[in-house]
Amino acid sequence: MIIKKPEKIAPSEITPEDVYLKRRNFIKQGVAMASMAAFPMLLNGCGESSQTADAASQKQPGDNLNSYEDITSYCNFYELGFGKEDPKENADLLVTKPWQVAVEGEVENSGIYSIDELLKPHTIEERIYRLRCVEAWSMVIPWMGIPLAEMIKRFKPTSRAKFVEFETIYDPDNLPGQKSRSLAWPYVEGLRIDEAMNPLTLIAIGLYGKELPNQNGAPLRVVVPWKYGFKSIKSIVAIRFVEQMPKTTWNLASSREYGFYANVNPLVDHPRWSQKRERRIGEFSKRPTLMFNGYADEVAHLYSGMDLTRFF
Ligand SMILES: Nc1nc2c(c(=O)[nH]1)N[C@H]1C(S)=C(S)[C@@H](COP(=O)(O)O)O[C@H]1N2
Ligand SMILES: [Mo]
Repeated sequence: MIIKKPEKIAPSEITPEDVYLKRRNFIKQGVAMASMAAFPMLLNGCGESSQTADAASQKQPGDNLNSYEDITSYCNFYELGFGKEDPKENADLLVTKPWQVAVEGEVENSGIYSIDELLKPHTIEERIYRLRCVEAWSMVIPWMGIPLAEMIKRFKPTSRAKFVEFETIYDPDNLPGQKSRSLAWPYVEGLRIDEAMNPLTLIAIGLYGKELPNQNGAPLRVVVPWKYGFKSIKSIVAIRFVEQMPKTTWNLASSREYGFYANVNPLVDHPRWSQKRERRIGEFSKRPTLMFNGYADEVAHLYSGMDLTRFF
């Protein structure tokens, strides 16, 4: 696990893909990059100067970023179709403007928020995280976003807020997957409040310095890097603070296969396949899967004393 102090990046520096590719020498040395100069302008149309990110990007030695093309072409977003390439093909069917997020439940500042209201007071950070899928493939993605904890603090959860539930847009007229009953729509996910507050957990609004493509969950999605991909819910319209453990889409679909926690764990196999190894998209041979997807130092304490074969 390499965690280094983020480097300050000059405001003049832009971050489209070619710049990232040039910066990859830094990444290879494990030097974390931070801050995104161009992106805030995209969001609010004003040229704010550079910011310093407070969270380090995290990479394993030998981790290379997946290409923008791979990340945006090979997707899981069942609302936009069940094949890996359907979400890109159907991306235009997701209508993201206007967009509002309902904040409900055990919070002082509940209400309906615009994207601007949710993001504007916060510094946009860059985080490089591995996304590991339950079907034994993975990618390394440079996300742009804000720590979920920052957003949650502003909502002021009450002491009864033990869990956070997230809900994806429900729009069966436009979203082809929602015409099928194969999953219980809308897609819902949940985290324990301490998982949601962990500094690794991100609300992503972009990748590779660009606005989040629809197929990757525009305009905002969760990224939980130590959990299997399905916990990273896309295109969120509701964030609900609750006392009881919320239902989650994949647990509803098959509770034997998908638990609430869904922590990446090479020691606990999925009933139908091993979770010991994974194929990095773009690589030929498989690599061993790391405990908590490589983030054990940061998150193992959240589960101390828990039997992870039971709470999978
Ligand atoms: N609303 C919604 N969120 C979702 C999904 C989905 O089908 N619908 N798929 C999940 C799964 S299984 C994975 S692996 C990741 C994939 O994210 P990516 O397409 O940006 O790589 O999104 C997760 N979030
Ligand atoms: Mo997944």
